[in-house]
Amino acid sequence: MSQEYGADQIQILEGLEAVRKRPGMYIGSTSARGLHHLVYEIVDNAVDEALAGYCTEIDVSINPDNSITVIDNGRGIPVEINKKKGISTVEVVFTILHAGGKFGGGGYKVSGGLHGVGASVVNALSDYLEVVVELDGKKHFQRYERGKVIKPLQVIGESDRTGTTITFLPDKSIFEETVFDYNTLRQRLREMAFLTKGLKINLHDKRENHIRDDVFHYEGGIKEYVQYLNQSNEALYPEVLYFEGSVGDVSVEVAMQHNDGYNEGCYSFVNNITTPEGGTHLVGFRNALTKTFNAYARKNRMLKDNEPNLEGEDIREGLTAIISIKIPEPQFEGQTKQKLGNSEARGAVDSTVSEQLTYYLEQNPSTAKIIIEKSVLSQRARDAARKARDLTRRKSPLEGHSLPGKLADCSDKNPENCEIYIVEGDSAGGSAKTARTRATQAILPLRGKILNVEKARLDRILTNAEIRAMITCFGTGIHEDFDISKLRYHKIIIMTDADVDGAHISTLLLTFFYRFMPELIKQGHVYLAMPPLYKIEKNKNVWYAYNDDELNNILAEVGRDNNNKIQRYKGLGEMDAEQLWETTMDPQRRILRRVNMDDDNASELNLTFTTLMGDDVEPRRKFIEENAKYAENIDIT
Ligand code: TSJ
Repeated sequence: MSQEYGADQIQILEGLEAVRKRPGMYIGSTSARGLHHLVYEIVDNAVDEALAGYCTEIDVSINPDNSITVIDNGRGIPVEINKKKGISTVEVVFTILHAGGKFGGGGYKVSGGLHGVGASVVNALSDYLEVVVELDGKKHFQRYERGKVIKPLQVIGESDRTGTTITFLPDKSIFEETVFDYNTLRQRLREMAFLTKGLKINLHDKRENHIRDDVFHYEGGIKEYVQYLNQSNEALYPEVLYFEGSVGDVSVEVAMQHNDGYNEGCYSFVNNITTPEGGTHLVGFRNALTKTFNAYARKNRMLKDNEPNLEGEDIREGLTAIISIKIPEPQFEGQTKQKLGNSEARGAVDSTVSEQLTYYLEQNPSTAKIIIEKSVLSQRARDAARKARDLTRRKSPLEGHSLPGKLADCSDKNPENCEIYIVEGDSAGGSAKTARTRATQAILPLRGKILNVEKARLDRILTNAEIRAMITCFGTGIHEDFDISKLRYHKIIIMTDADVDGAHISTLLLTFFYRFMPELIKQGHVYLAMPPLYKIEKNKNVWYAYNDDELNNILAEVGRDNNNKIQRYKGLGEMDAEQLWETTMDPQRRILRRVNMDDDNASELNLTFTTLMGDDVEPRRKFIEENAKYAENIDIT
């Protein structure tokens, strides 16, 4: 190539080389998460064009070679030469590193009017990246390889539309995971569509044997998002409340509706990015809600003078809400930089919601009454729960023997060495007690089906014997009392039969952990034991198969003849202690699946549990059909 490098170009190359050297600083990680992040970086730019009012449709494809193509129908990235830099604006977007990586200190740049952010990072981390810009009747093209320009931007034809098309192939030498997961992209793109009302986002999987399409297009925006999240519960009233306004530079959108469940599902976003740790915008929302409902209840004599105020959590019981704000310079705080810090956001959300909710309640007294009555019931249950909860608070070690009688505890006192098996049924519990290594393995047998925590209020949950037993055994406490440093076993292993009932019990237990001690799952302490499905015996040799494929492999090896005996295990109870040890409990031989979750998809995960555990059969059937295996969000590895 005859092109000479000036000082500017050298700076550019150094910038992109820095990205390739430390990709984690720019995209968080080089795992599956970082890989998918590349797509969001590109799509964010097209969403900005939609927010600016020039783009109505975005098309995202996973191509047969696992590259990604993103197409929008916006104005097209400007092609003229940037006077200061001497290169086209397109090239500026793809080769100049924009100040402060998202994940490495410096300013935190976000979607919402800042075009080109992140595109150069994606370029640097791609094997190749091609851009097509259509504007002014012409089609412009440029190709990059590992961030480097191959040729200047050139006209390759005519066009009667406008828009930008990007195709990129992530660099396999950088990413540990290079295969895109359709469901991961689907969830994030659906969320983007909900957050940007009217914008149509199409998703295509064009890989062999994966062919799939989805269209996300919501004229109602976050109002439809709330309906979507409430689909597995009964709504308490038909309409979704919606408030919108702007105060100074902050624009605010809130949608909310109560359902007949007991969980709070409030999700907040800043410039279309989820803020799992909340921040000032969420505080503003909660303040407004508590203040406005109490004021209304007092004024209308639904709370008497001698009665205490409703607490925020009473009003939020069963509430599904989306709080979405747009702010020009968001400041993020906290360890993971996910908590909004701007104080003006609190006031903006508080005043918007207070004013419009006050008006709404006055206009809709029957809805107001439904919400306040539900809150009062919650308040009473909370008092009862407080009493029940005191019973579950673990006594100090000196007070000793508060552990449940049916627990066979281990003798080692270092939690890092210890594991607890939660076992379905007394008989399997008995075998497990015989089989275990007493020093490090504790056994807690549970009787029958455990309580579905999605369907009960806190007071009932906390008086349930099986649940109480688990809470005391773990030692951590629950909810705001939760303290991971008190965890008594670093592995919590769910061991159930490998059948439908066993899967149901596992799901009930996971739901309980998710609602009451999510950190246990987030920090990787929860596992599923995998008992074998088959035992194969031939000439006094024994093999175990954990799935049908393994069975066939074993049979292929030992030969399919009359000398081999195949036993299909229907439950843990069919194994004696020795077999249980060999196949499922011996740390050297067993298979454990660790249960994972992260904050990226909190609202979807919530929906997974409400759908799986809810009363309505139809949404559950549909959900399972769509997701094939329920573990999509739980991501069992
Ligand atoms: F940045 C990028 F390459 F990642 C990217 C940008 C990727 C995709 C899929 C789309 C886009 C993009 C950028 N779509 N539309 C735009 N628009 C502009 O860059 C643009 C066009 C015109 C004007 C103007 O002021 O006339 C301003 C901007 C920011």
